[in-house]
Amino acid sequence: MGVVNVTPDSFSDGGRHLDPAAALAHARRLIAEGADILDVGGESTRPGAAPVSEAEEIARVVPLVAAVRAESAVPISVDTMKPAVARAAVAAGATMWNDVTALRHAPDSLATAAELGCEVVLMHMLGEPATMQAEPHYDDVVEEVAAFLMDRAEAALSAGVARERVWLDPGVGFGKHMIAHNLPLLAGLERIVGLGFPVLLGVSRKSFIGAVGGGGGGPDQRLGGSIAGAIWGAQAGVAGVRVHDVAETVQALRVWTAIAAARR
Ligand code: HH2
Repeated sequence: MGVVNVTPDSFSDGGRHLDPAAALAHARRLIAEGADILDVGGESTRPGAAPVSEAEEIARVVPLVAAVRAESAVPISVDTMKPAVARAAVAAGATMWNDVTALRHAPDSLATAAELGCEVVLMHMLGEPATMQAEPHYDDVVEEVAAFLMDRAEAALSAGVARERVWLDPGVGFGKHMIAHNLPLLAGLERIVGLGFPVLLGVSRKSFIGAVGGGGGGPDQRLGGSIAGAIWGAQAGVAGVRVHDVAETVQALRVWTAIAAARR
């Protein structure tokens, strides 16, 4: 899954693709590089990001979804917590709703997901984006994330979302201490995969990579660590990885897949 953030302030690529032509060029590039899904987002989830109105988010996301759909059959996901944005994106051709709040943000999120009939990504986050990194606490991060995700999957199914349309995501970096929570959560990824739903993993360019891997630079200096995270996810059995650097990740996953296939 290749990320296209149509935002001025995303942590890794904010402002680069806010212009519609730049966003479309970036989407084309990710498709050419081998993305199986595009994830289009119009609101940053980083701590302290400015909230975006529904109308503004729709104005950022929908023209890009429509433009990509007009020229490509690539599945398009919309990264939003707002039902109205998901609805508008699906009307423009998106087939997946990626919600970092796991359909908890609005009272009608669950019913809207069921009505739209799209795939849904239910992600774990402790708290709200604005405050999630203030002293997050877990007794057992893997078990607590697993329990939350099962609970949200059951809520989605009860609301009428079809079982085969549900994806889960452990939400690396969302209400998790950089080292004390993200690393054990990744180490326990097979437990999340064992819940029986396809798992999406987003590790790309996140700050724990800088903390663990060094390098000193900003988010775009974290390619090596991002690829390590993608390979770790593949080894644990995730169904998808959400990444900014599609060409490099596709190459790494192809090599990993070929080696793994030769072993069996
Ligand atoms: N991470 C980000 C945003 N959306 N969705 C899922 N399902 N999983 C993730 O790990 C995830 C996500 C954060 O990355 P990015 O989109 O680059 O930044 P921002 O939220 O600042 O736009």
